[in-house]
Amino acid sequence: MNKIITPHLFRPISLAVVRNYGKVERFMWCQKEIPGRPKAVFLNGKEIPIIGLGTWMSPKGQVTEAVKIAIDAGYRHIDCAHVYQNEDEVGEGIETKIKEGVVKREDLFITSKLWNTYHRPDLVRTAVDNTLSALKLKYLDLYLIHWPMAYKEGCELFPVDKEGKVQFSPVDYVDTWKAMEQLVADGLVKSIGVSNFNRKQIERVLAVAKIPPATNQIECHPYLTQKKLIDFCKSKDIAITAYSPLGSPNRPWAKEGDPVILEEPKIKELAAKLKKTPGQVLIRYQIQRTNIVIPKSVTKDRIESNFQVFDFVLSPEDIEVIESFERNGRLVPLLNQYGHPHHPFENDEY
Ligand code: NAP
Ligand code: SBI
Repeated sequence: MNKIITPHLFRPISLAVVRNYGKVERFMWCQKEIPGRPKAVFLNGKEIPIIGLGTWMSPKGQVTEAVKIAIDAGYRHIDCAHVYQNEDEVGEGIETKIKEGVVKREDLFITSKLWNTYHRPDLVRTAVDNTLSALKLKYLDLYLIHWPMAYKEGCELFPVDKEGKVQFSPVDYVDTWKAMEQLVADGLVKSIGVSNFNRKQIERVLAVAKIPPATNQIECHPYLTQKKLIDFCKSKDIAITAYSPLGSPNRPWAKEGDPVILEEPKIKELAAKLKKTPGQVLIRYQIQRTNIVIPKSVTKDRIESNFQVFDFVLSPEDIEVIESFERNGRLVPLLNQYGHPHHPFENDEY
């Protein structure tokens, strides 16, 4: 059997073939100047730190401090979005750390996402300008189409009709993609990608793209390992960014009795055996799959410990335990938007 080559053992490489789980992958890892802070490399050559700080539901009053703690702890990648309504406060944290001289702008990797009410091509520039101004930045490292579904344009993030149903817009994400490409040409974003796109939707984008998506940001954790979609994306040199890697225990629609991956006895046992926390095991699992991973926390010790995942290795047997939880268990299904012609999870297997 092929040995797992773990990121912290990789030498700096540019174009390379690496082996992972016994499979040859044309996905590149770099360990650059700082040990324990590896980066992945997109097809366009741009580097992305493989762990980023998630910021969905990070309260305005806590997220500035969370970003500052994260940067002090070694994070260089922050995952943001207009719809999180906290980009101003995230930007304050970034600005402070740059002003303090802890980091330079070019050391950081900042992602944001185009919200569904801005898919119409003529609105894309306004959307990125708003995000850049909130984050107090001149450019983004990565801008994603947040979802393939367009919503009715206007000031409401979730426009609803009298019955409370989300109102859709007919804009096709393929046309949105062309406007995203223009942002690269205009120097406002370094890389572009998609989020929550299924296989067919990616194929439609690739069919028109001058710039292929650098990444597909998708839900991924042991209840939903996404093997087919990940294999497909990687076959097209599209990197995977794993969201909700800890099972999003704080998602607003979580119900009592829902399974909690961080609390699964077998995950806790594995963590105890490895002298790590369940969170570290789940993050490490994504890294060994060569996924980029964006755990969210506003708690100092969790922000710090979630980054301490480069000093241990999960064995094939450990991975087997983790993957025994697969149950097609989607935690972010957007059920209330079924019926949208571009809903990614309604009609296609993956
Ligand atoms: P997650 O990262 O899986 O879980 C975050 C939750 O886990 C928070 O409640 C956090 O609490 C807690 N937590 C963090 N570290 C922990 C640890 N070591 N032990 C125990 N609990 C821990 O969930 P997520 O926020 O859904 O996903 C992460 C990020 O992915 C988001 O923040 C967002 O940036 C992105 N995302 C993107 C999409 C998309 O559509 N593209 C969808 C969902 C998420 P505290 O904060 O209180 O510490
Ligand atoms: C929001 F700001 C509001 C709702 C919501 O539901 C789906 C998941 C999501 C999203 O679209 N991206 C996230 O990070 N969380 C979200 C965000």
